[in-house]
Amino acid sequence: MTDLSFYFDKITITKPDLPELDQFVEQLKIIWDNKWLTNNGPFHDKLESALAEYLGVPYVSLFCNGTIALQTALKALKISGEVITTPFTFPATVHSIFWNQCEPVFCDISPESFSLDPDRIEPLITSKTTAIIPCHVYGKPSDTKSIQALADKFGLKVIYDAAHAFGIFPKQSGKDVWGDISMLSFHATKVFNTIEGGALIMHDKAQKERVDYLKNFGIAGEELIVGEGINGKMNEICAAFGLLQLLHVDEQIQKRQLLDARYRHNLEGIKGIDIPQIGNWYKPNFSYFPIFITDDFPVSVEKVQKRLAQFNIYGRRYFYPLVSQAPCYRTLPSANPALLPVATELSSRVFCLPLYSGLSTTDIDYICSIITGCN
Ligand code: T4K
Repeated sequence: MTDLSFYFDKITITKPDLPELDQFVEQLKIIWDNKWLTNNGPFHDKLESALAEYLGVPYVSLFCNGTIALQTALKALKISGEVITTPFTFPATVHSIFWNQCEPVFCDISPESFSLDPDRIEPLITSKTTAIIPCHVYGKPSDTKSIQALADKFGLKVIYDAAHAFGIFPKQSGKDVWGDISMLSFHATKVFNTIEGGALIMHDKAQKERVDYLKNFGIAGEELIVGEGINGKMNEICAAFGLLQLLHVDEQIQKRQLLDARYRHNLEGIKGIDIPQIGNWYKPNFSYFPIFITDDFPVSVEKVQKRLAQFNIYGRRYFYPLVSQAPCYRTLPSANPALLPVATELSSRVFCLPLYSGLSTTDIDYICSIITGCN
């Protein structure tokens, strides 16, 4: 067998939670017996309902991944022209805008939310602007109320990249929290994963129907095509996996909470290490543990990363460099770093430490001792 020790001997930024193998095999047997593998099968439909219930939202549409889901959201809302978005995100957010033939317009972020700074959005709105796409980075919510107020004032759509934000919002929240549509990612690296997967959250039945057609090639019947759709469907194996994950997700989040608290206990008060505070209007999901290394710390973020790697510990600089600095976007006028001072500064200092339910508090103590030993 291939030697996979390279992957397993390391503490990485994350490791996926998995369902019980026996239970998954039972689900697989059902799939084998039914021979129904994809295209809105029973596990798919059951997971859609179970997630709508768990999240307390009216409509969920499952996808093969979060990126295709986001692209479909833009299509469903007929977004065109310019879209105001964040540079402090995973490339998928901005690529989705670009793949819908729209122009991303980068807006600076707030040092509190790490998402779009509402005060900086308005000056960027032009006659071509049709939408705002913020991102709830690390599961910390954007200032959704202010963003919605701006969108209402200027007649814009809001689509949230909520890839990191599984389960953070109170049940029965409305548009002022979810925007017109929100996208969740269920990638293996996320708090709730279906191996690959994602979903859109919507408020009305007509929107859900439109999204469901679009993710199935725009097909509304054997001889009826209602739109220029794509193949964004989640298959039955991922859906069955997701249903089992849902049974344990609260427990996994609780384990992460303990580890988060241990990091805070060990690192809070250390000069040169800034730790974002947790707000009180949302339910944190402890998806990431970002720290910001300032000039008061004896060494740079690069050195902290290298030092940990010497001990086989691999954090990640999510999100450095800014996506606005990618060659495909950096010539856009809004990508000028001078116009994005907060994002540029935070991106140069951020370092996400390993956080997943399989870690122990002893692991966290070990990681922290290496960091505090840097000089
Ligand atoms: N918007 C935002 C804000 C996002 O963060 C993402 C995805 C998206 C949109 C798009 O959603 P999806 O289309 O992916 O559903 C990873 C993920 O691939 C990506 O999904 C995620 N964001 C991003 C933040 O992280 P990489 O390039 O850092 O992945 P990778 O392969 O380096 O994995 C990170 C670590 O995770 C590895 O060092 C080890 C561990 N790992 C990974 C996988 C895949 C495992 O232990 N097992 C695994 O199966 O992007």
